[in-house]
Amino acid sequence: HGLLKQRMRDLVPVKQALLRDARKKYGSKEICKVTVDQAIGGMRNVFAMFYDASLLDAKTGITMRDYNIPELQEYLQKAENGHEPLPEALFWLLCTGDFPSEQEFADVQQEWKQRGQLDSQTQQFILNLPKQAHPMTMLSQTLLYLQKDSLFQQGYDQGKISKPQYWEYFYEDAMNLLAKLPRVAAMIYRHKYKNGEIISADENLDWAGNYAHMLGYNKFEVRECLRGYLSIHADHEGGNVSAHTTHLVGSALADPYLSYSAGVNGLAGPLHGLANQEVLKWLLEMREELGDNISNEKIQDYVLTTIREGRVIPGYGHAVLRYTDPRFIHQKEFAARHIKDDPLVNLTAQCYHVIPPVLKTIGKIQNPWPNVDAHSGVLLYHYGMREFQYYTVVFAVSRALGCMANLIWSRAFGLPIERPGSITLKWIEEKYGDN
Ligand code: CMX
Repeated sequence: HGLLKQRMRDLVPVKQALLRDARKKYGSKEICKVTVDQAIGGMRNVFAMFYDASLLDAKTGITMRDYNIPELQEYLQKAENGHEPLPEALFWLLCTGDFPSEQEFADVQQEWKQRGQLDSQTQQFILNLPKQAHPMTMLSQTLLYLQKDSLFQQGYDQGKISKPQYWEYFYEDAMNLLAKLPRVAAMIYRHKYKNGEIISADENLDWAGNYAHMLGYNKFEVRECLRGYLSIHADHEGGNVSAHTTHLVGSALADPYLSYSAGVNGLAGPLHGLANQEVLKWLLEMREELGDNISNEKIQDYVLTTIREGRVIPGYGHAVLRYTDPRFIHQKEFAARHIKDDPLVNLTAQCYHVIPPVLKTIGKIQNPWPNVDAHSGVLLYHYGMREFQYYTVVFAVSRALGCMANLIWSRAFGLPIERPGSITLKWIEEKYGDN
């Protein structure tokens, strides 16, 4: 067994006891009230999920195991001469709450290398997927294909595993899924966009660096870009569509492949992860219509026209955040360090100044500030990845880290099947009609 599993074995009973204790002491405390408005309005500010690895603050943004994005960047392991955090280290942190030692970090890296091979049937499956399918659909389909390898599902089917062992089987599946994911995702890219010319893994590279390599982007800067990208998108507490879906489906004891395939389907929605693809489309359309060197006034008009047409400004707004997303800032700073005078990067910076004041004039928009998707695609575009339909797949490779860490803990905590109540219009009228 790897060091991470050993550490989890030590931690699981300790944290189980802490949760039992918290439940005994605080189980009857009220977290919040739920209004009819909230039930109809997408459950905003209804705190009804237990999701331990990360927490989102409306003002200051995400913390993963209590560390914000700049702290993660500072404390997590980096590549040689690199500045960006490495996802292997982040996964250790998400699972254990501690920063890994060099040895622990190297052990996760090694395990993912060992578990990451794709057999020839899997490769063939990907190369046979219809090219006109969206790459997110291809990713979800490949996860479902791999589901036959689920050790949890096999063990459960044979009646071999009891409840206290669930998490260990989820752990094995999660580690295999994460190890394979960059290879699957890169192969989808090469199949759809590069005539199926597959690039083999470079075993000397880290998880994210290798992903860049297999995609066909070999500059150190691109590897750095992906290291940061895959770290900052990993977790965004439990209520967002991809994390919540994975958690919900997993609560029915659907194995990690089934659960994450479902999460990926949610991430593929334009109001969620697909927004990074939409941002690029929107920026390019604006440049096509208005040319280079667009004035602030022209951008303002373009924003208002987009909204008048009943469309949203992709990359702006958020269901929880009320200020600029720190992940956006992280990417903006990355661009400032590495990229000089790229027209789209400059346009993104200009939009950051121009768009929020315009959105503020539209009363109903709760958050006029940019989210992570306003910047991420622009970086990939700069480095030559022009196929913006693919961008959400990169997001999905990252989000798997958070979803898998939480899924393992959900089983370790023995959380039950999720089953909130729902109400009907008649129910509302009957209950409150006379008041
Ligand atoms: N452009 C135009 N209108 C917007 C808007 C935007 N960027 N953000 C919010 N609004 C509108 C909403 O569509 C809603 O309009 P209606 O009442 O007519 O339906 C109104 O303002 C109120 O919405 P809200 O309470 O501010 O925001 P929600 O919590 O309902 O939605 C989000 C949040 C992210 C879906 C929304 O801001 C949006 O559509 N943004 C653009 C898409 C995007 O960037 N998504 C990525 C989010 C991050 C991620 O998950 O990856």
